[in-house]
Amino acid sequence: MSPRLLTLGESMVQLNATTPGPLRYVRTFERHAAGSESNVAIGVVRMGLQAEWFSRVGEDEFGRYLLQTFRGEGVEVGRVITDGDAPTGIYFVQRDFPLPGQSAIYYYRAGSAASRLSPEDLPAGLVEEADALHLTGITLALSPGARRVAFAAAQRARAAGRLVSFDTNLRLKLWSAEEARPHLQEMIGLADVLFVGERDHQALWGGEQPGEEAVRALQERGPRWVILKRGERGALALLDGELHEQPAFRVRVVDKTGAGDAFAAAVLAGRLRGRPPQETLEVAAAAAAAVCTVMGDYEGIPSWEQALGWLRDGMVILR
Ligand code: KDG
Repeated sequence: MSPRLLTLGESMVQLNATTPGPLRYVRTFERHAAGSESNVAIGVVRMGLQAEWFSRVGEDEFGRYLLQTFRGEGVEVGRVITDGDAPTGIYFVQRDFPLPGQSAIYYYRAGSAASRLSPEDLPAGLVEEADALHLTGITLALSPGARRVAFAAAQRARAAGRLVSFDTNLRLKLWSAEEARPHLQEMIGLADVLFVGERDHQALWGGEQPGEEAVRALQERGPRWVILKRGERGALALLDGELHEQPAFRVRVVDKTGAGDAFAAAVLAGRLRGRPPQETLEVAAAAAAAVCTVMGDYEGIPSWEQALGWLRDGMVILR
C-alpha cells in the first residue's frame, strides 16, 4: 500500500477573472476548487500516494462541488463535516492588475463552515491512520477553533510517530505578521518538514534575501527538512543537514496560485516514497512551474513520471 497523507484546512470556491483589470469591470469568472491543503492532497495523489482531506464545508452547492471535485481527483473526503449553519467560503482572483503577471485575492470566508472547525471535530483515528500530516499557517489564521484543531492534530501526529509537515503560508489578509509569528513559530517547533516562502520569511523574520543562514536557523527550531521557496529564483533546501539549491524552470506564466502547494506535494511524495532528494526537488520545481501555466490551483500538477519525462526532455532552467 502506498503511504498516506492527511491534510486539514479550508478549501473554497475560487472565482478567477477571465479578463485582466479591476474586479468591478470583470464580467466573467472561471470557477475552480481551491485551498492550499486540498491542493497538496491532490498533488500527492497524482504522485502516487493516498490522501485524505479533512475540513468542514457548508451544506450548499459550493460545498458539494468541492467534495465532488476532490473525490474525483482521488482524495478521500468521507470524514469531512457538512455544516448546515455556515456557508462554504469563496474568493475572487483579480488578474494582471495593476501590474501584468500580478494577481490579487479577495476572500469572502469570514464565518465560513471551515472557520468553525474545533478540536472535537477530529474523528478518532483520523491522524493516526495516516503516515504523515500536512498543515499550513492559513488554518492557524482562520479562527481560534481552527487553530486548536491544527495544534491538536500536530500533537497527535507526533505522539503517534507520524511525519508532520508545515507550510507557513502567511496570509496577510487574514492576520498580521505580528499576530501570526508566535503561532507559526510554535507550529514550526512541532514540524519535521517545513516550507517557507521567501516573502513569508521577510515579513516574519526580516532580511532582504534569506539564504543559507535563514534555513539553518529554521532547522535549529526543530524541522529536519527546511525548504525555502524563492519563486523564480528556485528553492533552497536543507535536508538532513545537506544544502541543496534547486533552480526554477522557465515557463509562460498564466496564474501562479497553487505553485507552492505543488512544490510541497512533490517534496512530500518524494520523501514518503523514499525518492532521492535531488530528484524530489527537481520534480517539485517542475510541478510548481507546470501549475503556473494554467488557471486554477492544482490543474497543472503532473504525475511523478510525467515530471521526470519533462526533465529528461529538458525544461529550461531560470538562472
Ligand atoms: O496556495 C493557494 C491558496 O492560497 C489558494 O487556494 C487560496 O487556500 C487559499 C488561501 O486560503 O489563501
